[in-house]
Order: sequence, then structure tokens, then C-alpha cells
Amino acid sequence: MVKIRFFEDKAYELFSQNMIPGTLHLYAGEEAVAAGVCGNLRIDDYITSTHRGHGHCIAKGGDLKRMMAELMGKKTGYCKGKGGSMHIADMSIGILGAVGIVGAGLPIAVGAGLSAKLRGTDQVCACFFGDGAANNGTFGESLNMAAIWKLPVIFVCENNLYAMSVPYSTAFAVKNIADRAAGYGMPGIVVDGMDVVEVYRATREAVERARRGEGPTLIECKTYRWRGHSRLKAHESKLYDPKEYEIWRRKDPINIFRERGYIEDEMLNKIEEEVASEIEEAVRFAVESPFPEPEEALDDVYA
Ligand SMILES: Cc1ncc(C[n+]2csc(CCOP(=O)(O)OP(=O)(O)O)c2C)c(N)n1
Repeated sequence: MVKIRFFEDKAYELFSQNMIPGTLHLYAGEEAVAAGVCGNLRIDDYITSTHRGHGHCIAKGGDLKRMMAELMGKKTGYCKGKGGSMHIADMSIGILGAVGIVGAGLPIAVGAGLSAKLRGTDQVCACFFGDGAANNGTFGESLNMAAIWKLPVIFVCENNLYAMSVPYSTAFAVKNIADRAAGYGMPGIVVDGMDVVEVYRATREAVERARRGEGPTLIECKTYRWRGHSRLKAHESKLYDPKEYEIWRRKDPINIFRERGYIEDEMLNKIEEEVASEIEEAVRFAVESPFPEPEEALDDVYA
């Protein structure tokens, strides 16, 4: 969680200094979801990610240097600097890719689950998506297919209350997205997405179920993004209620973890120090890396 937070804070700073081109969808505030889910996954398990995917990538073991370089458009980045923040993949550790198209990761996760099943492995795929994506057609088709074929997929809905500027209450007639799971014939669980232990426990059960061949689970994590949809800080935007923002800021997942006694201050400080120097090293690596050459623009382009 600390690694994700520090990475995101640094990315925001670099973006503000125009050192990161394009746009940036930050994950700060949602760290407990990625960490709690990926804490249950093996290196050969899969994840599919979203436009807000840095946290998922870091929690699954992504390389910070290559990530930072990709964000800055450098040749040493995961996609040789040509994919940017929204398209990081690392097949060697099961990161099947972040996707900027809302809801597009769901069918990819079903494909990964089907592949694991056909190959007879006990790999699972955790599929991250937002509340906005849960109103996309791919949600229904993917959950249905995964359920009828009993595929090892854990559908992780990160309900951060907004899809761009659309509040949850105006886009859903149900209280919980997890309630929809019953309609597909799979368990639907609601968890506090700011509590990493709660996310971890729910995911552990879902992963065990998936590995036993009993099929998918939908886990809805109630969470909040601290910054605006892409560029704005949440509190800078008129769209968000400052009171709501303050309430969720008080539910900082790292603080909750500390306050509940899961970690001593001394240990947390040590982790923070180590992570800070790792991030510094990643930034140095990215800054010192070259940009790709213009003549390389069409390399690795398949379509
Ligand atoms: C198919 C599609 N429609 C619209 C968009 C524009 N868009 C980008 S992010 C986003 C909102 C996504 O909200 P949600 O799924 O809740 O994820 P969050 O940003 O809250 O993490 C939209 C509508 C898109 N990228 N793809």
C-alpha cells in the first residue's frame, strides 16, 4: 500500500511538472483493494486492469523503474515509452494489461480463466474494474460466461462512487453492485475497500473457491479515489462534495491498518523509508533514460 501511495504521489508531482505526457488516472485512496486482492495471488496467476491501473500493477509485482519510465514516455518503459500510463502489461508475472476502454478487461479475464481451465492448471485471474464498468454490457456477458463454465475468475469491482463525474446514486438503482451476482449464479460479497484485511480475507475465500473449480465470485470493494477522475484533485473539482471528501480521506487505508494494530509505527517508518528510496531510484532511472527514436514509432505495431 505504501509503495502504491508513494508511486502515485510522485507521479502526480511529475505530471504537475509536465514530466509525464498525456493524462494520468491516479489510484491513491484505493490501495487496500489492489494490495488485499494481489496478496492472495501467485506469480503465475493473472490480473486484468483498468485505466486506473498503477496500483494493480505494483501489487502484482510490477517493476517500478519500468513503470515510471513508461509514464514518462521513455524507451526503457514497459511498452518502450509508446503505451503510457494506461497500457502497462507484464506477461512474465501475469499482468495481462491495463486497458483504457472501460469494461474491456472483463472479457479478457474470462479468456484467461477459460485458458487456465482448458490447460488444467489451478491458476486464477483477478479482474479489476470500476463501478462505471459494471454498467457496461461486457459486465453481464463476462459474469454469465464465467458462471456457466465455472471459470476461476475473481471479479473485483472497485466502487469508488464515481464514473468520471457520474455519481453512483444516479447510475444505479441497486444499493450494492455485488447484489447483481445472484442473477448470474455466483456469490456476491461487499467489503470495506479501505480495509486491506477485509479485502484480503474475502479474496482468499474467492481464490480458494476458484482453485477448487467451483467458479467465479464478485467482490465489491467500497472505496474512494482521492484525486479527480484524471487530472484534478478531488477537492479542486466542484463535482465533489467537500464533506464527503473529508469523510473518505479520514479512512486512509494505510492509517486504518496502523490504527488497528496490524503494524508497529517503527516498522511502518522503515517501510516508508525503503519505499521512498525505491521510488527515487525509479524516477532517476526514468529521467536518465532516452526517449524512443522517431523511426521506432511503428515497431511492435500489429494493427
Ligand atoms: C467504452 C468506454 N466508454 C467511455 C470511456 C470514457 N471513460 C473513461 S474512464 C470512464 C469512467 C470509468 O469509471 P469507473 O469504471 O467507475 O472507473 P473509475 O475511473 O472510477 O476507476 C469513462 C466513461 C471509455 N474509456 N471507454
